Amino acid sequence: MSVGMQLPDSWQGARVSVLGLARSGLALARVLGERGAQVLLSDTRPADQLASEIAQAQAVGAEVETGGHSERLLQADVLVMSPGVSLYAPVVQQAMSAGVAVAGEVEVAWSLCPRPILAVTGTNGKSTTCSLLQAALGERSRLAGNIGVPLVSEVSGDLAGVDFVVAEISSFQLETTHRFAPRLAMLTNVTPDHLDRHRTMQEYIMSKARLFAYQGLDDISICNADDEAARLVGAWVESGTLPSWPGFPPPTTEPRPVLWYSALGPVERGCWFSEGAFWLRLDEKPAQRLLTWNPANLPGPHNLSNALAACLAASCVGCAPADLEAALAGYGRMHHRMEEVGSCQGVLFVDDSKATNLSSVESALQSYADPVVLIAGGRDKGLDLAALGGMIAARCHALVAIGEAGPRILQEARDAGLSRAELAGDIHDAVRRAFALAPRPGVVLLSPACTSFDMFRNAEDRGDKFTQAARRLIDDQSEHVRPAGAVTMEER
Ligand code: UMA
Ligand code: ADP
Repeated sequence: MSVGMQLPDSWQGARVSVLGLARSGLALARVLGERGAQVLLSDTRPADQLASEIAQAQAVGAEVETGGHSERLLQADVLVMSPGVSLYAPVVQQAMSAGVAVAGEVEVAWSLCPRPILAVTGTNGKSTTCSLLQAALGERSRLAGNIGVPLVSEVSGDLAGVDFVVAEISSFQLETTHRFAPRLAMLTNVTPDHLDRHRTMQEYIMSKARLFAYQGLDDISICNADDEAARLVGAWVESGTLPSWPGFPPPTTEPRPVLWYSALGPVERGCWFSEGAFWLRLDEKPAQRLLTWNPANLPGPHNLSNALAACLAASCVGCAPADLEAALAGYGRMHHRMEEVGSCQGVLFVDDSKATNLSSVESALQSYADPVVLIAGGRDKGLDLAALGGMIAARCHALVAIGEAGPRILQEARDAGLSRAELAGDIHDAVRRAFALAPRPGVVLLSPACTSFDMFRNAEDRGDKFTQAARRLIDDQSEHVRPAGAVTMEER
């Protein structure tokens, strides 16, 4: 069985089935509709949950089916998938068997993109690294992809004055690429995540490796020398032994040079941290001192790594050291990534809702000197909860567990020797319990290691609700200790 390899040269009159009626599906319907395609959008959710999306789809001339994927979808020239749809979905497997060309949103975006793409993948650090890279390149670049804006929207917009498109790319998106060959491809790290979708670590690493699969000899490949899986993928690129993906075109087999970055010391070619500074060597010449590292805006060892990655990528496309320094100095911490919400009686509240795997939780726990009360839990995605329990017991003062996986995480942490561990009913309850358990000074950290979909719309919603609960508690506490006679602004 082999996937149809070729997207149409022209979309005019092409029959296109699109799976998933959310951001990517709607963007595909609009962009391909504008190019003359007849688009049928399909979603497994019922129509009553998709009223706004259906209206938007119809407004761009697409037809819609809801409540499941019918066989009608197979009567198409191309089946295009949103990232949230798995390659193992029955309709996709049927399409592949029937010889219908199957592609993902990123492959379509790539075929339409008139500018070089600078792509970043990895389990953690993608958004931070992409944002830093985009900040360094400034007006000359645009940022899109898994960060929340479908790549296909951005590449089909007005790119006058833009030299590069910075693309955050997920393993889901890489499952369905045929030719996608970014001018620059970078892998930050691969640690266990999304194993409910990718089934094994080997398969997950292979998905990430596909970012490099179709690059040419002149393209740039960058890997993190400090991460075991990224070292493995980099070695595949250097030796021309990237693995094949069943049903997709084989990867290029010419050995290609890889640039590396490391927070631990010098690399032969690439960027590294040493003696408080970033160093760069891209050729035979001696290393150049790029900048002095000031971690004020980017705390924790993981952000040092992200900053090195962004500086190396930006340097490869001609960014000057002064622009790198300005980008790092002006960087505002991203929402829901170790975002400080406020403090009360010496307890700092931190929203790290985007930490949805063990290594991102670990990186947050390494970043605080004061004792941490961790709020963790949500929907499990096949991660090693025993390892999570062990890490919590070793590093946290206390645990407040939430959501579907809460009882198991609580048990694992208790089994690993943590006595201060409680279960909370909702996020307000969790914040109150965590505050009561926190030493002064201390940190209440929401870093859940799970997805949010059991209790919230998404990770952003979870972070927002935590922030509201923390702010309410901070306000209530300051009311509580208000000196007699003092008045609030509202009372004046
Ligand atoms: N659906 C089907 N059939 C299926 C599966 C899903 O019809 O078999 C439907 C769902 O009912 C839903 C729609 O597909 O209506 C959702 O599609 P989607 O999940 O692809 O949603 P989009 O809004 O298009 O968001 C996608 C990315 N989502 C995922 O990868 C799950 C967004 O990444 C991305 O920002 C957006 O495209 C723009 O590129 C989110 C994400 O969670 C943030 N990514 C994962 C992560 O970062 O860990 C990889
Ligand atoms: P991604 O886009 O890959 O999900 P983000 O930059 O949005 O990455 O960060 C998501 C979570 O991972 C946050 O909790 C953040 O603190 C943590 N994180 C960021 N960079 C790294 C890294 N290099 N290693 C481990 N954890 C990281």
